[in-house]
Amino acid sequence: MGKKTGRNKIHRRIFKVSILMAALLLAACGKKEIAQDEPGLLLGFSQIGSESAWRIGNTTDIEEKAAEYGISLMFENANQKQENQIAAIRRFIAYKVDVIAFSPIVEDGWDNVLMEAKNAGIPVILVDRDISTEEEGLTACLIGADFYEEGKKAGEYLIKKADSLGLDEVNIVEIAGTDNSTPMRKRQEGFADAIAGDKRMHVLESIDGDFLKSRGAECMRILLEKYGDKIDVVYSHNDEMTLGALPEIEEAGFVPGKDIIIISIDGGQEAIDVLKSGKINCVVECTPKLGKEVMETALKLKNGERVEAVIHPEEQVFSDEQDLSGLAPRGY
Ligand code: GZL
Repeated sequence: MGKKTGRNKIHRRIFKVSILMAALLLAACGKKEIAQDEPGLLLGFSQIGSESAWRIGNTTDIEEKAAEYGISLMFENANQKQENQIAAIRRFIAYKVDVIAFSPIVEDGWDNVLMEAKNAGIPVILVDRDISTEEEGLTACLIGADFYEEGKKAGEYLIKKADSLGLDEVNIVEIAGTDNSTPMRKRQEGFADAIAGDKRMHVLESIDGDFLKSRGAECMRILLEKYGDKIDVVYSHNDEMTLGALPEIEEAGFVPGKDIIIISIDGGQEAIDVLKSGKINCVVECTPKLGKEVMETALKLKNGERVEAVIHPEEQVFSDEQDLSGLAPRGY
């Protein structure tokens, strides 16, 4: 890392106090001891916003794991604006953090600011979502879900469901996530590839719901006005949009989960409860709990150790084919 400035003397004193408190806390609950002489790590984290239960769960996990690992966190919420993320990353560079981590709201437009981080000798971890760039070496690691697999699992569930219902034609509408975001692109691609060989499957239309509950409701209203009872399936890229869509389906006189098959992604508690009630048929898990891997990777980068280029968490599928009565609380 570059030569530390005077700012760090104050930072280190604060850091030592927080380390001592964290060590006492961890010692009390028998968790990993933190070596008190271990030089502190200052992590700058730029979060997209608070658009969904998933995002809020991700933030909570990042904050909890930073405390657990004794890492000082400079956390900035971009409120869904890329320009706020870019400004935050510039502040982290000016502050000479040891490592930068961020969840890019969209894939394009990061080259300049990440080149500034690279020139400042600050490694960058991508969390949750990816970037699109021609440049080499702008980031050290991507920690996040395999969104293509999530989409594929959604498509595979639908094929099995269509078989069990004896459907010979399946008309699908898609409520997609934020345009040009990794989860939106890959969930769409994985789903399309999974159903491509099945002649019964027809995607009538895909509308951008921006991962927002309010937009999910708007999209559903538009799709119901346009296609009405032609709709057999709603494939929604996240629970927020699904939860926004359900009242619109009921308002239009249809029973979600029965008249229209509902497939969602994230797996937050609210959506799982609705799945258990029968109004959603399938929820593909997308875990927001990435904090442990982020902190361990940040520590490795600070110590000059090699890190994996991509770390995907394990994820499962919850559906109306399973007994979910014993499912543990989701925590987001
Ligand atoms: C997925 C994450 C998505 C969630 C949405 O990892 O990027 O963003 O699926 C969230 O709920 O808004």
